Amino acid sequence: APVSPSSAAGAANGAGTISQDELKAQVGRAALAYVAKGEIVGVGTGSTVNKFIDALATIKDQIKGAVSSSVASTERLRALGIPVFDSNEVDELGVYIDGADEIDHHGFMVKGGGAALTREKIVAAQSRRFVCIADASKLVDTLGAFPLPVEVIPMAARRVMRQFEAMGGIAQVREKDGLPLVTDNGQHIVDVTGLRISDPLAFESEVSQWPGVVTVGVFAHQKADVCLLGTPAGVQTMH
Ligand code: ABF
Repeated sequence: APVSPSSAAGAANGAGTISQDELKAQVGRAALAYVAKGEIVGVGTGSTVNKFIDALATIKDQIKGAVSSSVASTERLRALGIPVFDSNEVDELGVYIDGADEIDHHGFMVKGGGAALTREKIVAAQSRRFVCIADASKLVDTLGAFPLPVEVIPMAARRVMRQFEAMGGIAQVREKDGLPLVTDNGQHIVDVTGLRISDPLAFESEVSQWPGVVTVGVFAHQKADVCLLGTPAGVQTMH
């Protein structure tokens, strides 16, 4: 039988289409091109980043190690023999590789579906270049269809939720096993639907200074410089 393009990519799932998992693996591997030899790499969080971590392990003898954005990524890195440094041990990183829940054509993102948005924004801020890796389903024209994650100090949650409701949003505290999810930083997360974020820079600046907000999951001031998008036709690079 003729080899179809997707099976040539080794990803055929019988229907001749490429799986989302394989799209993530493709961009995870493609991100290796942005890792310079001997450096400490900034590493994000999520299932796409997990594919990058697995690919990074294949060249671990060529890098010094990683700065991680979550306990989950730290555990995966260490399990694969990649040294993990504290962010305070490193002045500046050459590159930060991370996923996104949404990304627009400017490289502005909604992140935090993996509850790691605070440390992700910290490591992104200490990196010279942010390379986003995502399957093409994450590319949107306008941010806001994905429930916007906002990390909050628990005592401020209700007031922050009322402020989002005043702008037309619908806010709820993210739960895990029937209780509020507690982040790596010991805080809670509010997810907000019904927003249309037409000016991500202004929105991020405004919400970030609300009392009790730790991090808003809009990454506009820390936008992606490069985005590797996994598509059935291969990896597309968006600058
Ligand atoms: C993390 O990865 C989060 O900021 C973002 O929400 C998530 C995307 O996860 P996945 O790659 O699993 O879709 O960086």
